[in-house]
Amino acid sequence: MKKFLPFLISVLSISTLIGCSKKKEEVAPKIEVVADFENWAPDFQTMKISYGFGKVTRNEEQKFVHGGKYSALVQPLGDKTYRFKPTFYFPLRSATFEFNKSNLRKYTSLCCSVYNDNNFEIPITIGFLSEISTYYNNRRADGETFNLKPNEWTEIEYKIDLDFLSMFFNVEEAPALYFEFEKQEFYDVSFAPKIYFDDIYFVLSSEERTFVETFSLKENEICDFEEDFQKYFLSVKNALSGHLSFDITEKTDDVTPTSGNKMLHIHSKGPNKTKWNYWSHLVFSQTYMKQTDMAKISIEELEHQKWVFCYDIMVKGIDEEQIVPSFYTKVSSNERGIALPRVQNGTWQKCEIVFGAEYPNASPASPTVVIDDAYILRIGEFHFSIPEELNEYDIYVDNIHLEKREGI
Ligand SMILES: [Ca+2]
Repeated sequence: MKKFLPFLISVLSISTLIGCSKKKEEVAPKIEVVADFENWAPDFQTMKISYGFGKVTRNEEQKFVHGGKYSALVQPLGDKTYRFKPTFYFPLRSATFEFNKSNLRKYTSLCCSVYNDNNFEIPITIGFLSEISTYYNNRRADGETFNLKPNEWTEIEYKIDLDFLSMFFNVEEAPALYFEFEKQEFYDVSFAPKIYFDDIYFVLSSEERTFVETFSLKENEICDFEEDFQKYFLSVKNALSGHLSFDITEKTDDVTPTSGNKMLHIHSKGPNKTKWNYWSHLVFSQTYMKQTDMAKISIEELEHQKWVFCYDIMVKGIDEEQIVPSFYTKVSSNERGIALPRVQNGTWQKCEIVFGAEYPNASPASPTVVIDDAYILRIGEFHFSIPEELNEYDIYVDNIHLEKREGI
């Protein structure tokens, strides 16, 4: 029996809705519908797709409808020219449609029914955006991946882990729910896989849930790479040729961390076939940087204390390399990169950046650069900017921290 979920009544209790509740006879959980696709607005109208996504249409073929009369037919493509995977999302708050589903403490899980009308498995990742910045460049917390089996319905239950999600955004104000596909091997919608979505809803908790803040750093630590959660805030922003990858590693045969047991390892795969001067970036997210002690430095302290940003770095497999520490403000295009001495092969080098002091500028815009209060009080991302080379080589980083010294 199929049930129609009227979108105007967002909180329902439906005994026949199969999804998170395994047995029909049990008391059904209370739910809050995100989208059931019965109406154009708000379901299809608020659904946003990434650039080069493919196509979304309303389906009325009953075989592919889970509840009511309609579902959403989603056809992701593989856009070669764009680095993001095909993604769609639903904002969890809308003034126009007067809904607010952004307090995740009210929910235990997110459920949906998905039909994979193809002869192959399709993985899909579900999670939350930590920020809706632009249409294309969304920031996200790592989601959970589900495999959609061929030619059948998959009932998905994504459990909402508040401890984890609270590291990325305020869980009482989650901006949006996303669904992400891998890039498909199809570049024309007429060949794209067909996947049907229906009955996307939150399961309500009987009371607002509590959570534990798991994000904690040592005093003056920027990143020592010892804590598991730190990897979630690192990413690579590759130039078009995509030469960088990273992991957090324990000591290797010939490299030992300078602090604790773990360090950052960046691999530059080379060779550069393009012969263009490409720079890629290892990025520490703004969300992360705002939770370090760097974000707690006040103007008074900057005037009376010498604050130093320190880290240890090594390259292996290349004679020397220019690796540029770059500070950003909240406006991510606003960057200051410092041309520190080149990093030499095979030995740890301690790098120091004194806030407020002049350094050679890595960009030709002006000869010198200063990391001043504008960059400390309006803290944004921190990057290691790394040029693409003909060689394959490795970079190791450890013990990024602040030191407070007497005198200016
Ligand atoms: Ca370490």
